[in-house]
Amino acid sequence: MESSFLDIKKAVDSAQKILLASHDQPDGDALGSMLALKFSFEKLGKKTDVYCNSTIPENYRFLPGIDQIKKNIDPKYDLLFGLDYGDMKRLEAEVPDVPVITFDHHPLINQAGQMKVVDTNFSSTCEIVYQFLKENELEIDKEIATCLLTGIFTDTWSFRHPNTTAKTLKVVGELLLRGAPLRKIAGFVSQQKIDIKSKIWSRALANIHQNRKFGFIFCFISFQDMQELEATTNDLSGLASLLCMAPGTKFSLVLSEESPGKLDGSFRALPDKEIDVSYFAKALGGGGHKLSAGFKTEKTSKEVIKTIEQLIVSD
Ligand SMILES: [Mn+2]
Repeated sequence: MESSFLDIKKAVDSAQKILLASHDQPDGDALGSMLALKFSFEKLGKKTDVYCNSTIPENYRFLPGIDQIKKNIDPKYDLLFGLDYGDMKRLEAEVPDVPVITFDHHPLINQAGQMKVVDTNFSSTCEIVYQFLKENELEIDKEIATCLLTGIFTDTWSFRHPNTTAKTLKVVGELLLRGAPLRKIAGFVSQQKIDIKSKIWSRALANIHQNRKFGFIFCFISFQDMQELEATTNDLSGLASLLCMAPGTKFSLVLSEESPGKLDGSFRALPDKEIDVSYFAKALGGGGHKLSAGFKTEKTSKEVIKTIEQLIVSD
């Protein structure tokens, strides 16, 4: 059931203690939407905790409130907000026996919630949060605006992704007027751990496979390589987008072995090539968007590639 922002605000009003959670390996949109709501609910006098069990990437450490994110939370809350997680499998918090509200711009799959706004017409979950605050006439101060702009900036790939609508840019304008520092955000989120990253990328790039017939390019990074260079899947972010730039490519896949036998896959597709990579990701037990999707699997890299090729042939 789609719920109105006004009804959701009533649920917030009647709660005293609120928990905010999102997906593992959080990105700018997950962190930005959780922190923006935390600031907003605290202004309403609610005790609000943000839960995140994953390591927070260094380049989001500039976000206001980031040090208040918790790994240990209380046993009980009155209300849970699940944000930007796409699929119940990815929601970090266990769903307690209390009302749940979901804000998400991923396709509707199995997101929890007596009340939810799950709408792919929004660029990001941060844009949904903005709309929620706006319709309820809740204050958007500089801190909140900074969190929201970070999520919009990263989820629109710096306003280059086709999800960047005129409405999105209007919201961006509003957030700038409220003091969100766009240049600072752009600077921080594009910072990379160059040393580790350049080594793991060069190893990945030396091991590229291209299927010209299908316009498909992929690389596999073994656990041994990851371990030797002390790299994590975070160090590989951006690589799948780079692979897409190879001539003749429609979509790319970066497969990394996070732990022995356990693969993490990250797909990217080019907007104008009519490929929906969430279709492949779903078949492999994951999910995501048309141009950006991911999965985790215990299949081998050969089996993964075979699955994708079979899906293309049978389509
Ligand atoms: Mn998002």
